[in-house]
Amino acid sequence: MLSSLAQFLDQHSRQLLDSLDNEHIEKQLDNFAKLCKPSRVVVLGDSEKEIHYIRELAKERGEEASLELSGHTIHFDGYHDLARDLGSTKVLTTPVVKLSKRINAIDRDRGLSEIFGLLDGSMSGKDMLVKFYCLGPTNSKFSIGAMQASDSAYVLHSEDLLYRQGFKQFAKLGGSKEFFSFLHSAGALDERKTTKNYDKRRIYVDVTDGKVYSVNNQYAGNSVGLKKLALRLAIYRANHQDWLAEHMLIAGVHPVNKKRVTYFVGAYPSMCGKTSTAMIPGNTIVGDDIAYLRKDREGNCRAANIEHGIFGIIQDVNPVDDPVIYAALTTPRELIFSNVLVSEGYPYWLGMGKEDIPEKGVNFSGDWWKGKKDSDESEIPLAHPNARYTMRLAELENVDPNYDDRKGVIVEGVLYGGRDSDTNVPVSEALSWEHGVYMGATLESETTSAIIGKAGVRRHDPMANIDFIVVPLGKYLENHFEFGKRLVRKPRVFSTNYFLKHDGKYLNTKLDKKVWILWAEGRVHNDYDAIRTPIGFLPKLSDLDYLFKDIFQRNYSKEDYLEQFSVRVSKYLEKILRIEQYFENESDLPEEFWSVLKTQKSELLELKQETGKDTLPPEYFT
Ligand code: SPV
Ligand code: MN
Repeated sequence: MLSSLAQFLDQHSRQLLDSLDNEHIEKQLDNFAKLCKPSRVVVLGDSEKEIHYIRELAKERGEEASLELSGHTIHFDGYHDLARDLGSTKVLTTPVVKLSKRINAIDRDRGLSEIFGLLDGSMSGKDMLVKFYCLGPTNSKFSIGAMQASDSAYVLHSEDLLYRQGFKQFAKLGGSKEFFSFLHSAGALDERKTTKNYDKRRIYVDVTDGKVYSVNNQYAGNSVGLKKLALRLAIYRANHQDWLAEHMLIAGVHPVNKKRVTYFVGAYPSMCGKTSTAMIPGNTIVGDDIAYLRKDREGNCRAANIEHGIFGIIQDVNPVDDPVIYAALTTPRELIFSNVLVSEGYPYWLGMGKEDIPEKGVNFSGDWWKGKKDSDESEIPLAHPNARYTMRLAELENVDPNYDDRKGVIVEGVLYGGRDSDTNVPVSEALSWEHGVYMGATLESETTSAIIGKAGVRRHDPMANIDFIVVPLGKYLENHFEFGKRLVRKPRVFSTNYFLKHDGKYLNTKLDKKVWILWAEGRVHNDYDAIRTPIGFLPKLSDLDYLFKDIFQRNYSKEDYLEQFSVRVSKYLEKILRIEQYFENESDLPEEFWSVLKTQKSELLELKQETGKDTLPPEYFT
């Protein structure tokens, strides 16, 4: 044991580190302690007692407060720290690191010196808490060990809810340095226990060293290392090996009256229906945010949820649209609410479907009353649109029985969906794996409040992963094409769009997605024929009508079908122009990508010339 580290440790911490017998861990912690200068370094194992210690510590320090229902707590992030901060998140580069052009990067030496400056002494008077987790099921091909050091009990409490305990996994490392590590400090706190120096917020990702440093923030997307910070490290690793690290849900889809389950993964930018797709009534959930995908020995695509909890958006969770989550949020269990309104010990949020919401309470802005304005004279809503809940997946009644399977589940379908008001149909199937990768790569979405910045702007978001792709886009897409080529049983790929509008009004209800997903499930098993068009295979009216009747006991009219499923040829051509512009400056895009684009473009142009029409009904293609 390094004597400089030993002086920070109590006997239990020391015993734990001794039992890991890993010089890399000790060296890193020694460096972290020298840098952050905490009073103590408290190392924690996997036991219930240690989990309980963190849970209580978060309350004792005022980072969380108990609510009325047993196990419920409230945590507030700072007023300026309520979403993922891409501007302050940078990848450290050296001449050997090649990145996607759109990734915010900084020279490694410069970045390290800047962030070390900010971390210097950041924990004085506080404890550095250290825990070991496992990304993915333990003892599995998917497992990656992750060490978190933080001065925030909220961060560790969140990780205890969201990730699998990994001390035993680390014990098996046998001294290797094949693990990720995360150092976080919330920095100086104000009287609300929120970060004072949020303007000095930094999140620096050292992809070659498998480490992330994060300082002066608390919002989980910035502070909880195992979430999006680890996703960046995993993407770097996966793209230098032969697997995929994706921003994807995993769900078991159960068709009505049939005894089978078909597993789907799905990529959706934040607030585009991802959790609600994973939570469709009747289906089972394996994961709602991050999946690792690997080929198994038989050539199947396998997916594992690297988390075992949900950090979900609470806005619009109500008994009608999300009955399962709503039930979980309103009954006693271990659960952290963040950035909601609290009044008399109960949480309130936007779109919760309640008539009698209090007109005052405490929210992300401090004391709140109806009509309260911010410094720009805009009214402050009762809860933040990116307010969240954090809980274990196993708490949900619809958790999939295989959610913890070390082999993962066999994936038969892939979904890609954005927020698109005027172009894409509600559901279509890719013409091939290559076309599927193209569908994912050309995902566009109108921005939401999950990211700091303006909402409602159309943004390209390949595989809903653009914020995290820390390799060149060409390499990332190549990895997808190659992954599919190696599979013996390739999943079918689908694109969905829940947000199509006409005259400003949504064309579908939130529940309709169940039909689109069950149609996709049926396609996997060749239950339905489909109509081939340049944009993909479209459903037939008769099959959708059958599904709407079967699921919702209502008809699906021809009028609705034509409005929703006609191919918007001109709009697609506009989209292709945007795609060409977006990708033209990316070097080394795989040939397969351009080949799909060229084929689609020439087919659409031909149709337009032939018919002179902007939009063509599905029947035109039969
Ligand atoms: C998302 O917004 O996609 C999330 C939450 O899953 S965050 O951790 O902020 O990325
Ligand atoms: Mn996410």
